[in-house]
Amino acid sequence: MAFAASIAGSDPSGGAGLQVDLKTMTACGVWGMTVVAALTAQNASHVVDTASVPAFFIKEQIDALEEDFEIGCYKTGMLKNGETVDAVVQALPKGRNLVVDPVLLATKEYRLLDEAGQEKLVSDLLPITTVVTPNLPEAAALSGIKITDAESMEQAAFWFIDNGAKSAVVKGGHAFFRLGTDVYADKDGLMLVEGEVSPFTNVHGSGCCYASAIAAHIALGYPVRDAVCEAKKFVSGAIKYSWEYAPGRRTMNPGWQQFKTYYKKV
Ligand code: PXL
Repeated sequence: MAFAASIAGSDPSGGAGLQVDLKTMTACGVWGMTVVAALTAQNASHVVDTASVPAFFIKEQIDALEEDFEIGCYKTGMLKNGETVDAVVQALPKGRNLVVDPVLLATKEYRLLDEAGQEKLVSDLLPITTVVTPNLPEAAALSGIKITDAESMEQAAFWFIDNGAKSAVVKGGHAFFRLGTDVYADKDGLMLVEGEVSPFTNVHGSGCCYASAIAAHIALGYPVRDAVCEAKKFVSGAIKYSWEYAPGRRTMNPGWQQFKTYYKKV
């Protein structure tokens, strides 16, 4: 059995966060685990509120898992604040594979990581990161690079490597150039990760699903570049078979290989 663990926020609607991470890990064939690092109250249309989990309790959850399981890869998502980032950095044993989805905002409007958390993510989390998976707004906010074309997107990917991450996937889902193509970078150079261009934009939970699928494939023993390519195929399917769970709002279908009934062509 391969094990992957998500350290992230709860989304009661099941569309993003820990819930979609667990569905994704299961669909990718690993035993998924969850460390509850933050809470949200939300439904299919909006985030109502968020709350933090005490730092000591985040550490206790990770320590408990470490006592019993050989975790092939961890993944982080919503971390809410600086104390939470500190707790994760302190609790993770050295040398573990770690996929960091640097979640900053929920669908442009609601902040899911405070300023201190954002700074600590760069200074303390990136140096222990195997793969970081920012979308374009996140890459721009964290690096300070204005991303306007393919070249600045590639520069942003290397900024994450210069700041300690072993590899980076800057996602092209928000791009107005080379739409749908992600830029992967590591010390050996660049790789373009092409996907099907989807008619759907802003599908709730797509970033969580992609990062969890990468973590699952790393836990299964895939080399990182191959894990990213496999995860891209998985997330493209989950977007293609996403479903409209509120008017104008779509969410991921990580069960797309079994359940294709939700597909509604726009
Ligand atoms: O998609 C980013 C995200 C991550 N984690 C949680 C969320 C969201 C977006 O709403 O609610 C818990």
